[in-house]
Amino acid sequence: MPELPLIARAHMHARSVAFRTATTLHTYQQLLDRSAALGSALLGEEEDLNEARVALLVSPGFEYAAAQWAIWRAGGIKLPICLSATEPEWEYALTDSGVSILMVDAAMVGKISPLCQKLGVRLVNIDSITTAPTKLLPEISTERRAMILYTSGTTSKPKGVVTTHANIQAQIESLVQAWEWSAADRIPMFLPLHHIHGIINIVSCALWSGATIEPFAKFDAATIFARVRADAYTVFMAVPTIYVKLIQALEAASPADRAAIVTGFSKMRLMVSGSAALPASVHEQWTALTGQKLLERYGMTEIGMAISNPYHGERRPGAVGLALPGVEVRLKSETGVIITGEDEPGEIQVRGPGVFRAYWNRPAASAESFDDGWFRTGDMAVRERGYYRIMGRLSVDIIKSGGYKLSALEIEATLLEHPNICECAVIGLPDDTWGEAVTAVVVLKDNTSLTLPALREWGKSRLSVYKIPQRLLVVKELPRNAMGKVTKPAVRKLF
Ligand code: MCA
Ligand code: AMP
Repeated sequence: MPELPLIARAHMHARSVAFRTATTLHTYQQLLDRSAALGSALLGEEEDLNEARVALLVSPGFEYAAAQWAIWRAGGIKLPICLSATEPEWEYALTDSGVSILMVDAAMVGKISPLCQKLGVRLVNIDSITTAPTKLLPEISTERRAMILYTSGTTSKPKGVVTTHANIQAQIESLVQAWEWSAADRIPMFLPLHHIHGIINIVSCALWSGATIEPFAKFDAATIFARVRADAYTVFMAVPTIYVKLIQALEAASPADRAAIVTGFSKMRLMVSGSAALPASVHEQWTALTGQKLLERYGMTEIGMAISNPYHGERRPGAVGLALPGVEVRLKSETGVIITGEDEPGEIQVRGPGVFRAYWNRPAASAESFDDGWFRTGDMAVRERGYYRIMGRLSVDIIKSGGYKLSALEIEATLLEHPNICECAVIGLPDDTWGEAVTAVVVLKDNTSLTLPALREWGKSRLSVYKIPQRLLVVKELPRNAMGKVTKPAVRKLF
């Protein structure tokens, strides 16, 4: 029976190591077997999950990948959710997408089971499944929907980006070709697995190629350094904040340690940065320290990766390069003209087989986000000496912090639930480590007060850590325009 190409290719690498940790090795054959067993368990009495939404709350590693493949092989749509999100955030994603099953590991089961009970979601604890496959898995067309990823934008609540197996395959094939992935590659995985940087660029490209992934629960410079100096990796992918943290940690290391670590970095065949702007200064510092020229690329949840500096050729600090294979990119000016020349800024629009289908259950938002078949990214760029350079975003309400895309409106809506806050405006202010720091400007109710530590403590149960304001300014009134609307450029000027 034909299998999805990503799964079918694993047979070619059956004996190779797919995942390794300090204490375990798992081969591609084990990934095939385990995902078949978990897929069988998911199916139960059914023959096919028929695009039922299955949420995934599993720590990064072999079991995560097996559970992901199980959902796909059983015909479900995978909804990965953030391990460190708060209960209101989980509830929103589960209800908005209409999840009927949630796959969880023993570590997370206690945290999520009350919510599953409340919502009537079937809980599948993968650690309790030890049986072999009992069922024939259905045939899955690549045109079926495969994944929903929640992404923040210019609405107060995140929207679910729906991609098909064909979209995902196109995103993978483009990167495998451009960055010359091979079965000899070894890559660390410390990014969260509810976003495409981790899911597609790292895990799926590696598994497509027969490469080896070393998963970590989270990024930790000392742990990574120990493996880098042991020449554990050929490829490395991270967000700019991580490169800033690596530079700080390298500079703090003893000269002997630094020399050994730098040797490990310098031997890698490829180091990539993306998810947010990589300051040219960080790019240059990294080259000065390690001799490696980082490859910066540009992408988005809705489209996968679109633009990349070349694997062979000039990797220009501050620029993101050229359209990737299979991806069409154009710039459209504010006045609606397609820009053909250089040095003229316009909105990046993208077309191609990797571009998503639609936002889950949001036909109006889906229609608005396309312009004659081209996806409107909301990012501005300019072409200079052949390469695209990202200039910023059209909307001030989108913040990128630590590589996470955040909606100022979503954070504002939550802050307005605070008993002392009467009005607020959230903006992202430039920050050397995080790219942008979430900053709240608030007007308080009469006779109340608020400090940043108190606001952060209050925010902990409502917002993921990276959404909680890092800075707070209390003002008497927010700047408004003649129509009475809060003006964010004027809010910025308060700093
Ligand atoms: C955490 N902290 C922050 C932030 N996040 N402070 C300011 N801004 C933030 N954004 C604080 C915490 O409150 C905590 O403070 C301290 O930093 C350590 O928190 P922790 O979570 O442990 O931080 P970390 O482990 O050092 O995390 C940094 C990180 C992580 C590794 C950069 O944020 C991360 O993995 N980011 C990657 C996200 C990602 O994969 N994005 C890709 C999206 P205290 O010590 O006071 O408690 S996909 C995408 O963008 C597109 C498609 C693309 O192009 O790739
Ligand atoms: P996400 O919705 O999490 O997929 O984030 C996508 C957004 O990240 C894009 O719309 C850009 O604003 C930003 N982004 C990704 N890569 C880069 C980059 N190399 N430079 C600047 N911004 C980037």
